[in-house]
Amino acid sequence: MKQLTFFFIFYFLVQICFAQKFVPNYDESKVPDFEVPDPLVSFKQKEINSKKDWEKKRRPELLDWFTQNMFGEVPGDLRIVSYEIIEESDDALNGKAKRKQVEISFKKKGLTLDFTILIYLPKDVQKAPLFIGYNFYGNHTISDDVNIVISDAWASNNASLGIQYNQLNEKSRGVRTNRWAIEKIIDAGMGLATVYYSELDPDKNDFSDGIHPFFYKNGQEMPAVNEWGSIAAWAWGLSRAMDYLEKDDDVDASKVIVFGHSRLGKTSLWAGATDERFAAVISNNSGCGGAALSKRKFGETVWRINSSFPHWFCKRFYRFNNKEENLPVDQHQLLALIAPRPLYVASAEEDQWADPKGEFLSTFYATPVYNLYGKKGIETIEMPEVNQPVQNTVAYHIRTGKHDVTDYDWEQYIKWAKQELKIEE
Ligand code: GTR
Repeated sequence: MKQLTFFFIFYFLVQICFAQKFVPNYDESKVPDFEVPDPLVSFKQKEINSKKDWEKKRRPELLDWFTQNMFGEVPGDLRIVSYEIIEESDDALNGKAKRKQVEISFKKKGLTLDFTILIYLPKDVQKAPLFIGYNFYGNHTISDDVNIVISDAWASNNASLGIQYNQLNEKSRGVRTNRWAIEKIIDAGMGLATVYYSELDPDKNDFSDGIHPFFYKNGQEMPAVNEWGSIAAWAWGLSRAMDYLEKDDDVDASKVIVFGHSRLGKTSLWAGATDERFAAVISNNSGCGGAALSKRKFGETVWRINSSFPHWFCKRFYRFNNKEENLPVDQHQLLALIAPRPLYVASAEEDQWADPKGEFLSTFYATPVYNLYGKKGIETIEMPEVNQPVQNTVAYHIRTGKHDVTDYDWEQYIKWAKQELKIEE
């Protein structure tokens, strides 16, 4: 009897400890005290106060940290072997736009992989600036356009979208039109390019498929602890799409804005940090591992994300599970890697899982790096009211509503992109 009581007391104590550690915190008063690592003080405690020192010393060491400890290194080089325009039309979107579908191919050691970029361009612009971003369920979901080719890449099943047997089909055509304000983009004299993210790497904890095996050494079956997870693979894919866009005469490759929502917002940030050809970067509700400060441990945490999605980051990042206080960096420094290029971080009021306040604070703490270049960022630590965007070179808004991409978000991105990249209609 005594032993049994002992066992139960022990059991409940363990439960309490676990609950405190692992239940997400949504209470601002329980956010731990922490020091925000200064983007302008090097790991060796040297102050950085010129563009030159930022570019030659601090930026490289931060980029290296995020590469080796969080997103993982791309273990080599792989070039596009061919690209083919598999379909095009001058009469898309009721005659307003041109449409192209371009298949990009890779081959190595008997392996092949293709991904298809769907592009809409305004007809009356010679070289159009454009937004590029991945979609979650196939190019054919972003518009009702019957000409969009349905991908045969792996898809996660989703009963409400009619996706079964891990295969995309006609039933989901147009189901995500609400997330892609194509007409607004075209009317603004800009283009839109999108790719189905699973074509680069299916979003599951399996490194035998997608692009990773192209880089394995003999006998290797998964990336090493410092090598790329899925987010870095998706970001790499955006860079390869950029390789193509640079060759497309209808596109102004100096004005390509990389966009992403949620996990794909984490991806757009990493793509923007690693590839300076992206002229501007948008993170829509990217949350933990994206724009949100990890040390706040608000909503989703490092442990939680690494447990739910063990394949997103490199294995070395696991060291910070429930140990955010040990991080020598935080996500505002990822944002700072994008400086001086325009950066927009957007949150949603009901998306507490992504920690809107942590996303906002990141933009504020990244701003000193933009200031080095004479660019204006988020200059006050007071969060703006809901639906009151602040649009400087670093921009931020929090809108009403849930985790999503809405027309409101796109209206802000378009207005800001035109202002920052000097785009005329
Ligand atoms: C959630 C995840 C978030 C976010 C989101 C998404 O389940 O916890 O980090 O990435 O998925 O991508 O929709």
